Amino acid sequence: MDKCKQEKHIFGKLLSYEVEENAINVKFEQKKVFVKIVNSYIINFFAPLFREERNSKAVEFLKDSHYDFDVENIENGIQISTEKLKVKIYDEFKVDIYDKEGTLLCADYRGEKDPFIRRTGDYQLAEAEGHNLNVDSDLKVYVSKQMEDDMYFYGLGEKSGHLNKKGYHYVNWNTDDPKPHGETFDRLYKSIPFLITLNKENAFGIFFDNHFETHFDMGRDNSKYYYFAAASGNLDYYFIYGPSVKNVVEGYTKITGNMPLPQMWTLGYQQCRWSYDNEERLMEIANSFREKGIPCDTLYLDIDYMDGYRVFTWNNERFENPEAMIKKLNSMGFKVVTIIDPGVKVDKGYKIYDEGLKNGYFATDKEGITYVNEVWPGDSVYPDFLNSKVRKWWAGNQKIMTDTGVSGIWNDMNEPASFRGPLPDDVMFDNDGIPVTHKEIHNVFGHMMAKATYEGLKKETGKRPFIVTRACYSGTQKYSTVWTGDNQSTWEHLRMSIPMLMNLGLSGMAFCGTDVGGFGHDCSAELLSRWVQVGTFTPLFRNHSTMGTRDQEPWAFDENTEEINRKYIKLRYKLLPYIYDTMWNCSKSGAPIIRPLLFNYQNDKNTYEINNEFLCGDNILVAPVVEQGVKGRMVYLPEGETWIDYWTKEEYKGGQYVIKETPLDTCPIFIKGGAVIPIGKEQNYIGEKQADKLTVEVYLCNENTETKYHHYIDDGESFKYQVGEFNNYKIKVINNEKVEIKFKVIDHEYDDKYENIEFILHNLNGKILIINGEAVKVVDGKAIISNPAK
Ligand code: MIG
Repeated sequence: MDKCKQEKHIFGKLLSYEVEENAINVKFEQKKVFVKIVNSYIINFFAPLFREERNSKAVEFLKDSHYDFDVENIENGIQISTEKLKVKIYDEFKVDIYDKEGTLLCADYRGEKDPFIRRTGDYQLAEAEGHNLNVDSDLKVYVSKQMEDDMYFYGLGEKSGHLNKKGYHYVNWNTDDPKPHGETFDRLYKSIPFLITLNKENAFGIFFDNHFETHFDMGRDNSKYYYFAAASGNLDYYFIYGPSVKNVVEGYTKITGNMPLPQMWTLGYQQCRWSYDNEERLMEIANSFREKGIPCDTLYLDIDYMDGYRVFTWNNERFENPEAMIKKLNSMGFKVVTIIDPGVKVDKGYKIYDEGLKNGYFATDKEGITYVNEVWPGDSVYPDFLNSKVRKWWAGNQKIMTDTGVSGIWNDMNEPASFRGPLPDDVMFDNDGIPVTHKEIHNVFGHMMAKATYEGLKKETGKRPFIVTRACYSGTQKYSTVWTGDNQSTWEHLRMSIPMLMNLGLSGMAFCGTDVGGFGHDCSAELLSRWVQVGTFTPLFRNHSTMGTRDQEPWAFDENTEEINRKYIKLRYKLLPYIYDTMWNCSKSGAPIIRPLLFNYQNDKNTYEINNEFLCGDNILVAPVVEQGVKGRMVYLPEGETWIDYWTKEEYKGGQYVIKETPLDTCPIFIKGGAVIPIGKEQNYIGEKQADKLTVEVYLCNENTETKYHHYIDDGESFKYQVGEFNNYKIKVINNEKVEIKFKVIDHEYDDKYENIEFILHNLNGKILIINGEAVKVVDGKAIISNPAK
């Protein structure tokens, strides 16, 4: 049963073209389209099938600049050439893209849609019984591309299943479904219509900027083609050439924006629970962390802190004096993050409701009457985040929280969720004067909410806002971090979280994490230990669990589990300077923190489908255990490097599988030979101790290596880095018969307290050490120089 209504002959014959600054307007018999040269390797294809203007919520800050290109007539079509690409356009707006040498990269599929056989029987009856028959809904916009045998597909944000999406079909329609997310789930909370294709070592991306319901089919329909499609809207997509996946991701984040540098404390360990619902319990949790010497920076308050789930209020029976309590927590080194849902309780006399109603700030039905559904507070209304006045109002409301001392905001339920059935398609929003339907904006509701929250926090605190959102769209990385919603305390979900986080990272959402330990269901001691080992390297490192499940704090099981959790959370704090450097790089180039091995080793085909290992930045490879009872595992080490076991310092040549023993306290970690890892002091929370020196671990190996590393530091909270208040130290390591380190100060506008630079040299093997041209003595594997910047 194929209901995909691909309209044929939408465009007709190609008639003529006209060049206009950065764009080529192409006239077809039936339609006009626009091909925009974003730069030499990014091309935008736009056909106004739904409305004349673009209505992008993802692309906000992309500047038009001019890149040289040529257009000429070719047989049956036209050819556009940039410095890197040749784009051929034919009748019916068929597009083929070549690299400049003429190698075909991406071709439109010309054959008929030809789904694999699917025998549905009485499908209406089956559907009535609740079976998902995987039948495409009515898809008005549809583009299919030719599929090659050894194509691999990545990206698409938060999706179930494996790293490579070949053979699967996914839907973007932000959905809150609390049932255990299995591989059969084709949609979750987030919509990121961005697909990376890797074919014969060449990668390119397609960003289909359409926030109606969209579908991506990577050969589930038929192995001859893959397609992307939408329920409605314009055809608006970007082709982003690599040839490396790295370049594709950089191009995608150039279009949709980069993850900004976060505040340093957001990278610490975070503890959450539905709910720490009174002051006594929250203080007990805080004290336990400090008593037990388990580092922690952030505590969360879930919905029960509110007065009857009214957003921007406090329940003063449970929290008598929130301001004083938060002050106390701050003095102990904790930040407090509170949840804010979009649903506003229908309740006369409640300020937020009254204000919103008076000003027409809530979504309406098509008659203009405020639309009501149900969420936690009971009958609730939905702020119209598409309206800039509403965003401003919502941003202003953040002050209520920040005045109480809250440091960050957690945006939940913003798919948006609703307890009395889904919002009808025709619930109306006001996109600054253009009425838009829920059907059109559903997938950007959470995105616009996060944007409003970001603007509010930025204005109120002057610091880098910290927001965690559940629903998002392409480009949300500019405003918020994400977590992957309601997972379960199951090994299956720990296993699946790794490809999910890697694909989120490839999709611009680099600051991401899962509920460590799992949300639904009871966690076991062993599962928590393994999950914390993964969380140690996950950008957002937050333990969370639902109401009614057993305690899940790092000490909630036995002493052995507590010890393992402490060991890894401490490791996280030790690696913070390295993780912050990785964040800094990400904020410039989009390179994710957690990333698949292929991101760095695209020449090594063995890396293309590794689901159970990941890189954390450029220098650390993690091969966690994601199955119960496993006491040893195989680890693939990418070609072209020597890899050093973090625990034993043993060296391994890349390009092979090795077997590592994995007792419960051991997560296999490997450092790239020659690599530099800056490390931090042991502390209970970020900022407890000021580092008076920079400590850098150097992982030497038998192989000759030459490596470069940049260490970045700033105040870790303000925007002053944007006007140059940061330091950038360059460390070059040349390892042959001797070891030579060149330590250079590139930028130094921030007053760090690094008096000295200390090098910890692993596997030096008695070689002579030279730093900045002078022989330096190594005592107990350590060498110290004074900071040349001082
Ligand atoms: O309907 O706020 O995913 O993290 O603890 C459940 C209560 C609402 C869902 C979130 C979860 C949170 C919970 N929320």
